[in-house]
Amino acid sequence: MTPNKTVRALTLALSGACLALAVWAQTADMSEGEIRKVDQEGGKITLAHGEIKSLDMPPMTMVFTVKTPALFGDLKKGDKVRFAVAREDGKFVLTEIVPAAAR
Ligand SMILES: [Cu+2]
Repeated sequence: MTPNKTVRALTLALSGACLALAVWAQTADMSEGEIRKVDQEGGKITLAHGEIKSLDMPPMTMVFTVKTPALFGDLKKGDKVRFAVAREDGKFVLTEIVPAAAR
């Protein structure tokens, strides 16, 4: 291999690893739940959720504020979802929520 080719191969391998890491990081913090209520006007979704490790929260049903209206998508009551939540100004905010089957 010429030095040039070695550099190219290394760069390719590195960017592949970065991509894999980014995908992993994105899904690692996702929790699972089922939608109990969608309140688009109020910007809220009620979820029966499983354990949320990032918040050290046990399974329960609770209301979440939805970060941006775009997140509502076609979500409806009864949908199984995967979601990410952050604590902002004392509220629990959904920063990501997608159908459970989606990757
Ligand atoms: Cu909860």
